[in-house]
Amino acid sequence: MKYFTTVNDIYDATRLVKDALELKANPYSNSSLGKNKTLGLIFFNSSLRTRLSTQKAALNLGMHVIVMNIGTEGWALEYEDGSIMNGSSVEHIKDAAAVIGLYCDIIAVRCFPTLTNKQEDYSEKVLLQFMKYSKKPIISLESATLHPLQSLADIMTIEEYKKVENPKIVLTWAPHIKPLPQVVANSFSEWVLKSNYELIITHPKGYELCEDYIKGAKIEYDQQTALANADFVYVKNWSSYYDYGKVLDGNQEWLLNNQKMLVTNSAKVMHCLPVRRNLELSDELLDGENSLVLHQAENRIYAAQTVLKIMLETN
Ligand code: SN0
Repeated sequence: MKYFTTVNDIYDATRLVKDALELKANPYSNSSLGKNKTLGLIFFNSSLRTRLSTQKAALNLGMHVIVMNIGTEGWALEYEDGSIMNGSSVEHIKDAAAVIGLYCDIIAVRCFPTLTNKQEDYSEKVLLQFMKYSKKPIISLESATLHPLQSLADIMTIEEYKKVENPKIVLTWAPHIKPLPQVVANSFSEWVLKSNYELIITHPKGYELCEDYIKGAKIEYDQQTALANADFVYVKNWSSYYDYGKVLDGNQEWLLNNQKMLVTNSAKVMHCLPVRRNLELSDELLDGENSLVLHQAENRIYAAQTVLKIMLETN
């Protein structure tokens, strides 16, 4: 496997989740696989879980890790081919990615969307150029459209906590004060559907997601109807896709709390974190016994470790 940027980069989602859970049970079984190999973590945006869990995953495999917050510490990059660089950008991605490729055996990149230019964001301009010019295996640490390591950890968590073979999984939109990417919602949908689970997505009108990622999901605009008999409720804010990057007025009542959960099947509550407490999700739910958020965060280590292991074995 040379690239891990979407569920479509892997042979079998169910198999990968199984492998990840096996690795979790025995995390030091491959502790010299990564000897003398270097993982480069390149961040255009902030991170807590992604950075630390991926670093920990690499250490469990005996790899070296180098990290750069390129968004704040690097030269301003140019992305247009053939441009005359007489403006503010200092270095072309062609050169920067090629150099990083010389220093690293595997490169992992975080590059959020701008949320101002839909076409550019959804073309994955930054990630694709890393793939093209670094010539090295690339892992997405959340790109402009998808967050596959988060979703792999999420499906692992569902497998661990499901009580029935085919649980009812609901993805619910939550309020926020600023425009956030559609990424986590796109990615969770893509992985749930690829894992052959049914998915119900609920959100206010105007927050419809890009159809490419949600084919097969049911859309229900009434949150309480969607939540009825749910086994898992995944909570996430995203900005509008069609009115691109906009936060639409109102909808504060979409905050998820214990009262709304009464119609569920004592559902487990999921969120990728960071979470705005009492805006997206109530304290009582986050701190309650049905919250899986810390389990999801823990599984990020083994999601990353499984992907790194496969890359080390196949490149
Ligand atoms: C990111 C997102 O894609 O929604 C990363 C999630 C893993 N979240 C944020 O940027 C949250 C920022 C905030 O101000 O709450």
